[in-house]
Amino acid sequence: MGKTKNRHKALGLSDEQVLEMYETMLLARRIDERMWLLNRAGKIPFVISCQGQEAAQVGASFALDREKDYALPYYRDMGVVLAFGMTAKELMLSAFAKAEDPNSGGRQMPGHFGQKKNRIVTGSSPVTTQVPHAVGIALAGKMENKDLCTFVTFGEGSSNQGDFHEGANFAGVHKLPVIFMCENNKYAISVPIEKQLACEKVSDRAIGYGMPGVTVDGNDPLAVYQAVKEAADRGRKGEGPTLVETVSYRLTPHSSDDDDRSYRDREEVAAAKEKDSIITFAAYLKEIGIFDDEKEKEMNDRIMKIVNEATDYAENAPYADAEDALKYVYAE
Ligand SMILES: Cc1ncc(C[n+]2csc(CCOP(=O)(O)OP(=O)(O)O)c2C)c(N)n1
Ligand SMILES: [Mg+2]
Repeated sequence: MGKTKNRHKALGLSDEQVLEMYETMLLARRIDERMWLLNRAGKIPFVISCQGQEAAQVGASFALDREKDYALPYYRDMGVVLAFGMTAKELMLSAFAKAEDPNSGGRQMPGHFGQKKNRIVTGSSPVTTQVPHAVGIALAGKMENKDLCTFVTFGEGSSNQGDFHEGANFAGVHKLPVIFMCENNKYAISVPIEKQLACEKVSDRAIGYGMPGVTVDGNDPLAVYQAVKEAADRGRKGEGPTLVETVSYRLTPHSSDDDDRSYRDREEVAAAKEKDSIITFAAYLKEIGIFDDEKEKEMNDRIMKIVNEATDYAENAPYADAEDALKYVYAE
C-alpha cells in the first residue's frame, strides 16, 4: 500500500503535477463529448475521438520537454495537443471549421493538428506520414546540436504502414532522438487487433530496428509517463529512438460516421469502460488523499465553463473568406 501511495512521487511527480495531468485528461474528455453532441445536433461535420486514450496522451506529454520537444500527433491526440498548449477554444474553432482555427484556418478536417508556436507539426490524412517527418526533424536537431526529442504517435493499424518501418529503421541506424508511441486501441476502424498483426505486440517490432520496445498499460498515465520519460532520457543522451506501445481501448466508434455495433459486441465495450482512466486515475488520486468528490466537482465545473465558452465562441466565429482558399499554397 505504501508503495502504491507513492507511485507518482517515486517518478518525481508532485501532487500538483498529477492533478494537472488529470485535469488535462478530463478537459480532453469533456471537449470530445461536447463535440459528439454538436455533431449529432448537426452543428459540426465530424468527430474523431480521443476517448479511452487520454491517459496515454497526457501521461506521455508530461514526460516531454514541452518547451523544446516537437510533437507529431495523430488525429486522436487531443490530450497531447492540449498538454502542448493548444486551447479548448482553438480545438472548437477547428471543429466548427472557422477562419480563426490555428490548425488550418478551417481547411482541414478536425484532428489534423498543427500549431507552430507550440511545436505541433501538422499531419496529413494518409495515416503514418507523420513518422518520417518526426525522424527528419530529429535528424535536423542532431545535425544542429539542438537539445530536442521528437514525439510521434500513431495507431496500431498504422504500424503496418511502410512509413512506420522506414522511419523506425532510419532513426535506429542514425540513433536519432525519436520517441515512437503506438496508441494501441485494439481496432483499426472495424478490424480487430488479431487481424492486424502477426506478432503478439507492436513493441516486438522494435528489435528489428535496433531500439528498445516496451508495452505499457495505456489506461495508466503514470506507467506511460515512466516509459516516455525513459525514452526521452535515452534520446537526449544520444542513445537513439524507443518504441513505446500503450494498450487501451477505443471507447467510441471509429468516428462520428461509423457504427461500431456492426463489428463488436456491447459487452466488450462495457468491460473496457470499467478500466477507463478518467475513472481509475480519479480513484488513485482519491485513494492517496489529494482529491475528493468536492474537488472533483469543482474541477468538472471549471472545465465545463471552459467547454461552454469555447463552444459559444467557435459557433459564433466567422468562416474564412472564399479567397482564403488560395492562401498558403505558394510563398507570398
Ligand atoms: C494510408 C491510409 N490508409 C487508410 C486510411 C483510412 N483510415 C483512416 S483511419 C484508419 C484506421 C487506422 O487505425 P489505427 O492505426 O489503429 O488508428 P485508430 O484509428 O484505431 O486510432 C484507416 C484505415 C488512411 N487515412 N490512410
Ligand atoms: Mg487502432
